[in-house]
Amino acid sequence: MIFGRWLLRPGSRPCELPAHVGAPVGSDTVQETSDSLVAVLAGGVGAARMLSGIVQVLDPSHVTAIVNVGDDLELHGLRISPDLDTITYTLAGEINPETGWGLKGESWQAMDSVKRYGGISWFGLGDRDLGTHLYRTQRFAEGATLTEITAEITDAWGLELRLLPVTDDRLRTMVTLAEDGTGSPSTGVRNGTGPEVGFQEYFVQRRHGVPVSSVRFDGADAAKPGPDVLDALAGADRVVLAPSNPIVSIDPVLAVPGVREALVARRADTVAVSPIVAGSALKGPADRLLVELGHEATVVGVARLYAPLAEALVIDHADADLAGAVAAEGIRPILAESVMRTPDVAADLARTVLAG
Ligand code: FO1
Repeated sequence: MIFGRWLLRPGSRPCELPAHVGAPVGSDTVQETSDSLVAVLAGGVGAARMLSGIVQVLDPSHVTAIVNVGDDLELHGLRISPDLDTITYTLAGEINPETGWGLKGESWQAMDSVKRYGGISWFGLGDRDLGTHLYRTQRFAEGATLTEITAEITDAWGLELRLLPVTDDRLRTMVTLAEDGTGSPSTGVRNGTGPEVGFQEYFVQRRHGVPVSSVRFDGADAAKPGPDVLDALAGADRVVLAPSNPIVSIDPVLAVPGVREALVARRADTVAVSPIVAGSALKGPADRLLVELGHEATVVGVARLYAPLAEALVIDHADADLAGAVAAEGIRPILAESVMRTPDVAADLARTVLAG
């Protein structure tokens, strides 16, 4: 429906940008002149890079990211929203380039004090980053919603795109381990497997190094889509599934009642980007999780998951030999360079995704 409507100017090169992965918002490198709207289902690092490419080639005010909150946690009495913050910091050009999360130029004095007292220190909160969690927690205490707080935080960082938490209700990704990871008999055993832990206890505390037997999204059944989430999906000219982990980043977004249905209704205008390249995840445990939960850790496995939701799947040139098998799953393969090593590559990938 939209293909002729994007007015991307391929001549203007994003290499004018600074070396961080995000484009400076309001930069004169914005190249899109149509009124087309895009909605992006987003997790953390891969989505942040995809969005940094999109805002190089489209007016950021035309971009809405619908963001996973299943990774959120409460620690030290603070409300922490890692995926929202990773996207915010990336697009502000302030992300820590070594980790892909947190702020650059961090110091760790608060965590050093926590360690001194024997407090919880497995989840690293830098001194600069802590300010975000202090602010969010205070605003929650005042009765603000996550959607409202997120808008305040993104405004303060000068972002022009819209970040929408998929829900303002409590939704937590819970991971049942296949074993307890200590080598000793597991405690809190569920269904003959290991304990169920919160997502960050799996991802950070256990360094996603233990096998998983199942994943569920606590609170999803009762959660309502955040204000504007369904409207953003219905009103977008292009819907994008970012190259995020299908199991623990995209699935929690889809688990909010109404979101999957809204996406299915937009299938003809939806393009997904595979987070799996040549059988491996670019970052994190997506490849292992797919296998552990009975899927194939290839672009074909991703195609099988996304065929009901997206008309096309961007796969890397490294997977060109699997394009036929992807098509056989009922989703059109688009070959592109999909590993966003530089802002140029992210912008090129964005053009591919928007052109469809
Ligand atoms: N990831 C880690 O591997 N170790 C950490 O200590 C850590 C702290 C952290 C603090 C704030 C934040 O926004 C993200 C943080 N992350 C950390 C990343 C985060 O756990 C994951 O990248 C996402 O939840 C997965 O998308």
